[in-house]
Amino acid sequence: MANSKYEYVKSFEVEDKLMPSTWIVVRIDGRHFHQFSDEHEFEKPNDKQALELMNSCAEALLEEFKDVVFAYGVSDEYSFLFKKTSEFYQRRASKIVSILVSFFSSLYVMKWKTFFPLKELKTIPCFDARAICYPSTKIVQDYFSWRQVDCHINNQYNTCFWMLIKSGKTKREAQDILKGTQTPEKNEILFQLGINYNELPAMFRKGSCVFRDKVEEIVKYNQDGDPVKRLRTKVGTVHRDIIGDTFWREHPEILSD
Ligand code: DGT
Ligand code: MG
Ligand code: MG
Ligand code: MG
Ligand code: MG
Repeated sequence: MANSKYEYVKSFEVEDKLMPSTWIVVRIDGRHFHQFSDEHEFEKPNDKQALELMNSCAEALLEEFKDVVFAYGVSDEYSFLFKKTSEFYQRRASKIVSILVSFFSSLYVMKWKTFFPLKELKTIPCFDARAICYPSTKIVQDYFSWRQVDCHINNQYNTCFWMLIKSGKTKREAQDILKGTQTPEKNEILFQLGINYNELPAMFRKGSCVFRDKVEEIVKYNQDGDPVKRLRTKVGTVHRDIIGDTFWREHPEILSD
């Protein structure tokens, strides 16, 4: 393109490259989802369909962007991990953040009907996003532990809260009962209300992990009718503990350089 006298405006653009050789996490979070979940009558405290819609969007995102090696989601948020060596958009923060969040938002709208065939999408789902660089795998693991601990604390509180409401307490009474309680007391409250916390769906208690894994797939059947299997890499979702080392040791490819 020919230079014009207006070219100089380009010099106002600031460089926003993320630090090289660091893990990049992009966390997106639903804007005003307190309101959004009320407007769409999400089940409280956890709406299975709403969470599965988020997971499906995250899976599609990993299918599209090969540099994203892992994702963790809970409530209205998802964190996406880029490998250390990624040169995605030359590591330009604004490009990476805006592409991921707009891709995710569009998916959320496109997939809505699949997960809520009987519910109209009434308002515009919108997500904020940020990128953070982490210099070591230890800190990356701590980052995901932080999100999963948050998931646990919020879910335990919210489950107690909504069970107390369902048992006839007012919001105020439920808040007062839960004030200052620790995990054992909350478990006791749930037990009194007939709920074993550990038997709640793992997706609610642990959140969702999305990553590529080797799975055996039947590709065809031979003449004798026996299945012919092959190992394929597929994006999938599991609900596992990621605070301990076990998960990461079982999937060393995620945090390898
Ligand atoms: P923000 O992020 O500052 O724009 O504000 P919010 O309202 O999105 O707040 P945030 O992100 O701290 O909390 C997530 C909200 O979304 C929280 O009020 C509960 C709601 N939410 C998320 N997942 C579910 C669900 O499965 N069921 C229901 N009923 N609500 C949910
Ligand atoms: Mg927020
Ligand atoms: Mg939010
Ligand atoms: Mg949130
Ligand atoms: Mg363009």
